Order: sequence, then structure tokens, then C-alpha cells
Amino acid sequence: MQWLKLLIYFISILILNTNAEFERDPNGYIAYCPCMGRFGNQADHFLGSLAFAQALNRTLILPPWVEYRKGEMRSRQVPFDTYFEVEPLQEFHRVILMSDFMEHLADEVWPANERIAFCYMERKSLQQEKNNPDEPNCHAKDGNPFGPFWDTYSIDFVGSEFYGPLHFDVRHSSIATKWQENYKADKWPVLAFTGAPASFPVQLENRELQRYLVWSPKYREAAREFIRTVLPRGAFIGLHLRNGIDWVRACEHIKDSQQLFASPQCLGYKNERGELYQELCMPTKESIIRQLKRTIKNVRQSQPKNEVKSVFVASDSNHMIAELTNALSRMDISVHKLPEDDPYLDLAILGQSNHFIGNCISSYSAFVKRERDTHGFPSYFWSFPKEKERQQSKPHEEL
Ligand code: GFB
Repeated sequence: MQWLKLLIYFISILILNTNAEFERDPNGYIAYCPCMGRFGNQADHFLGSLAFAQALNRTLILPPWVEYRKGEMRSRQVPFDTYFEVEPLQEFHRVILMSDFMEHLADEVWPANERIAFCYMERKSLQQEKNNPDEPNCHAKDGNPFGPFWDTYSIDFVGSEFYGPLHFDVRHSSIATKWQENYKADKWPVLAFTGAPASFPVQLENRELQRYLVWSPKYREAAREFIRTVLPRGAFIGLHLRNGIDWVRACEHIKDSQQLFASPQCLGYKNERGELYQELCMPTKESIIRQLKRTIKNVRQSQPKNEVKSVFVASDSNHMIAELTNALSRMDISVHKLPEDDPYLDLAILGQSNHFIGNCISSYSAFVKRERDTHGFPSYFWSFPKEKERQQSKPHEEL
């Protein structure tokens, strides 16, 4: 019987520990749907939401990443920790996986009949019959990815709360205090936003939070394995070529914009390093090859002991493998890409390259740039600075 007592003892310890791990935060929680854009946009929003949660002193519920697959009508929700570790985030602020929150705490903290959706102002439903002028609503689950996102955790809302004119700029105002005054944690245990409580692109001050986003062991290992087994020994340059049809269309907005998507990362948040121009968005094949060769030459001169042996290309569409291989053949440099499309593994490998050339306007490139900045790894952008300006400054470079 002794062994039975022991078994009961260990099981009760286990249960106690599990519950302790999921103790209720009396300061409340923040939940949101990463309902805008694909990974790069969601990552920008994530950093802002993390800063927002910290400023309000509420635990951030880590949402799954929202993905869109060709031919599928509904978004897929991929658990946050598939790609990134939870623990390093805890160093900055309290966070909990959405699945853990829903499984272990929601019944007590956020009962089904008290779930209110937060939006700035009324959001009209696409289904006219749902819009009642006497009862404005967030329609938080209307459309894709909104519905599938909350459905993943069987969340329905029983009401709407319009938080306007409050905003999310906790870095430049005392708005956090206003949120706390308006929404006390005992009455509003969970602020559940229809979209991220953050701006896009990520604010300058929140860029450094990237260092708490650490790749999961699976991706770290896969990146290391690819670099070790596929690339030749020696330094490699990572390239991001954003050139799919959606991008071609997006670049048409260049002519009537001051900034586009992630462009503040090279132009500066107040355009202090220049205005937008077409090649920044869509560099020509010739200029890509020219800039790559120039980068290789510069690395040869500045780091003769760590010669570039290969190039790794990530792209959403055209990797230019034949053109690049041809252009670099006399330099004995090989050109590589992943055998199968994997946006996350591409990112993880780009983050590890010795040098990186990305697209200044792409938030996907911006993710890589921020990660590399946290490690002090060098990054550059296609066609930046502007070719003319670069040539003008050339005599200085050579001095
Ligand atoms: O990440 P994202 O918001 O970056 O969206 P941008 C681009 C998506 O395209 C990525 C795929 O999430 C990937 O799924 N993609 C882009 C890639 N580059 C690569 C790559 O090198 N490798 C692989 N495997 N996949 C903008 C958005 O995208 O595009 C705007 O910010 C808008 O909201 C515009 O939609 C058209 O910032 O580049």
C-alpha cells in the first residue's frame, strides 16, 4: 500500500504545480486577433501589443499566428510557440499562451457570458441584416480571419465595447493610465481586441523588443542544419527578394506615398534619410546583381579571412537562382534556396547569415533586420541609399 500512497502524493504535487503555473493575474489580461496582414505585419503588431500590455500592466495572451494557405477559405491559426519560445518573453513582461489561458483560466477569469469584444468604434457587418442602428456592435467574428480566429478557442462575444478615443501610443503619452482608469481589472478582466492594440509599422521604440522573440528549438535547429549541411563552409550572404505579383501592385503606391509598410526602417520615421523611390520597392535584376557583387567585394576587402562562399536566397516568388549563379560563377560562390517553400525557415536562416540584403519596404525583411540588429549582425537594403547618391558619396568611401 505504501506505493499507492506515494503515487497519490506525487499526483497531488503534480496537480498543485500545474495549478500554480496558471495562477490568475489580478491585473487582468489583453487578448487580440492578429487580424491584419501576414507574418511581417503580425510581427510588427506583436511587438507593439507587448509594449501595450506592459504599459497597462496586464498579462498578454499570446495569440496564434494567423496563416493563409492557397485554396483555403478560412485562415489557419498556428500556436505562437510553434515558431517562438515563450520563456524569453517573460523576461520582459508576463505572457501566457492563448491555449493555456483558455484551458486553465478562462472559465474562472472570463466566463462565456462575460466576453466583450473591444473595438475603437462600431464595425459594420458585411451582412446588412446584422447591423442594428440601435445596437452598434464590433462584429468581432465577422469575416476571415476574424471568425476562424476566435472560433479556434470557441470564443463568442456577448457584447461590444467602443474604446475610442483611447489609443495605443503608450510610448508618447500617459494613455496607459487612462486605460487603467476606464477599464479596471476587476470589472474588465480581459480586454479582447478585434485587431492588435498596436500600430503598423512597429514604433521605433518597440523595435528593440525583438530580442525577446527567440526562435523555437525546431526552427533554430532546422536553420543550423541547413547552414551546416547544404551551404559550403565559409561566410554566406542572405538575400530577401520580394517580387511576387502582390508586391508589384503594392509598389505602385510608391508614387503617392511618403512611407510604405516598413520603409521607415531605412528612410527614418520622419523621412530624415530620404523620400520613397521605385527601386527601393522593386530593384531591377541588374541592380540586384551589381549590389550583390559590390557587397561581396567589400566583404573580401574588409574581412579577408572570412570569405563569402555562398549566397542564400529567400523569396516569395522569383529567387533568380539561374541569374545569380551565372553572375557569381567566376567568383566561386554558389547560390542556394530551400528545397520547399517555408517562410519561417527562410527567416530563421536569413537571421543567421553573415551579411543580409533585404527589401526596405517589406515588413518580412524588417523582421530579419530587427533580429540581426539585436545580435549586431550587418544588414543592408536593396537600392539604398539611392544609386545616384551612393555614387556621389563614393569618393568619400574610398578615402
Ligand atoms: O510578411 P508580410 O506581411 O511582408 O507578407 P511584406 C508577405 C508574405 O509573403 C510573408 C511571403 O508573410 C510570406 O508568407 N513571403 C515574403 C515569403 N517573402 C518571402 C520569402 O522570402 N520567403 C517565403 N517563403 N515567403 C506586404 C504586407 O508584405 O505585402 C502588406 O506588409 C501587403 O500588408 C503587401 O499585403 C502586398 O511587408 O513584405
